[in-house]
Amino acid sequence: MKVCVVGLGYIGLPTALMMAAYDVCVTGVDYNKQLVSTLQQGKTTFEEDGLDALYTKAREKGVEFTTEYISADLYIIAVPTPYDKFSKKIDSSYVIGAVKNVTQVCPKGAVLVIESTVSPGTIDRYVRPAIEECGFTIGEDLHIAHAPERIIPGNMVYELENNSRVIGADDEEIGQKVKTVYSSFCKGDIVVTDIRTAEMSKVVENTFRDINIAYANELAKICRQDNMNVYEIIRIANMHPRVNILQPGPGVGGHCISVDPWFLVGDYPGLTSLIRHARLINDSMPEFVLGRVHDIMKERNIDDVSRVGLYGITYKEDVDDTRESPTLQLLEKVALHLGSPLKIYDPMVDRDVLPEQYHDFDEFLNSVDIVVIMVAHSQIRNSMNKLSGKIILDTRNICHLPGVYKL
Ligand code: SAJ
Repeated sequence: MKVCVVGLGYIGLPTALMMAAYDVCVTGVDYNKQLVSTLQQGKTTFEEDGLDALYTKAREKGVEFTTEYISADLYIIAVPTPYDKFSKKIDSSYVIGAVKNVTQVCPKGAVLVIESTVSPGTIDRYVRPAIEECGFTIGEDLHIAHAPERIIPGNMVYELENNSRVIGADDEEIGQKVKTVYSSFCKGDIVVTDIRTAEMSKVVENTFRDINIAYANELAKICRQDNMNVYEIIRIANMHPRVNILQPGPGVGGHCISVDPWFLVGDYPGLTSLIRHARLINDSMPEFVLGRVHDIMKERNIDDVSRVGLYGITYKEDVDDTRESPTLQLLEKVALHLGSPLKIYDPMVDRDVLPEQYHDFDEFLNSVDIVVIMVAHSQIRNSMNKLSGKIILDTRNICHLPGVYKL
């Protein structure tokens, strides 16, 4: 069985490496020449726990990387599905493009597995017609399946091996065939179902998490009004055997949880008031943080915004992904309200993504009076002593120095 993984980003790369490490014959394809050349030279392309070791194993087992689509028995499509911030619709053009490219090279009877997260109904509405447009009969010339990825950045390698999976397919035989391939490395349960159910279950999982975080964020706002300790209240509530509230924070970022619930809102506007409000609550958090900064500046008689520094640009701790991050969301608001960029530092982000961005922690600290902890990277958890003497707004509840402000 020859497998071709299309798209070597956050999902495709670990998937290709994992399969290869478990003796599946894998070729990874990406149209980005530089990315492929980096991988061919023996380097991984993003930071993730355990990824380098997995890469070494996969190389020993002969994984290959190329920019050319190849003939294979099974294709795994893991290309991005960007979404439009204003219309809240996903752009399936990368998926469609990849599918069309596969039809140029695949042998008759190959299986095409979409791993990219898509809004429910995308495969019927866009992928099937695209394949048919290429003159293929689905179920004869080419089979399709959907195995949405479920791994969490920060723990991807472990979750890839241990999470359960869902595989949606048009018929049981193809579902079982795909399951056999995924069973090569996946120790979790693998459920075979239809494609629409697989699409929906993925989006429902992320929506569940978004709603739970929104609840925590709403509690944080209630507790702020009457000066109650939201963290202590959640800790106690969670001691109940059937309560498991997540943690409040400066907002919800990343390309998944802050995006997927909108698919449901977009398709079922009259039926999704809970989901929509949860999204709006989470989206309101960066502005809430800004309000806290404003209040603290007033209380401390500081009126120079350039003395405020944001620690963390990524959407969460110990990853280098900045997509939809609460910090970037906050900066959009700052541009609206204050017109002056705050100072920024993130140890995980070497590249320059923002003006006023520092690359040295000490220099950053020396240039500010107020530090707003936006991301709980290990780096700051392990150097809390450096923050003494600063005014701190800790949106992640990781700093326990005296006088620290919380959400
Ligand atoms: N966050 C909070 N409070 C919490 C937990 C998270 O504010 O208690 C924030 C994070 O800081 C971050 C955002 O939510 O900004 C999302 O982070 P996350 O760690 O909850 O999730 P992701 O986006 O990294 O990964 C999610 C996962 N989905 C679920 O747990 C249901 C992962 O399994 C999916 O594979 C991934 O989305 C995806 O690609 O869909």
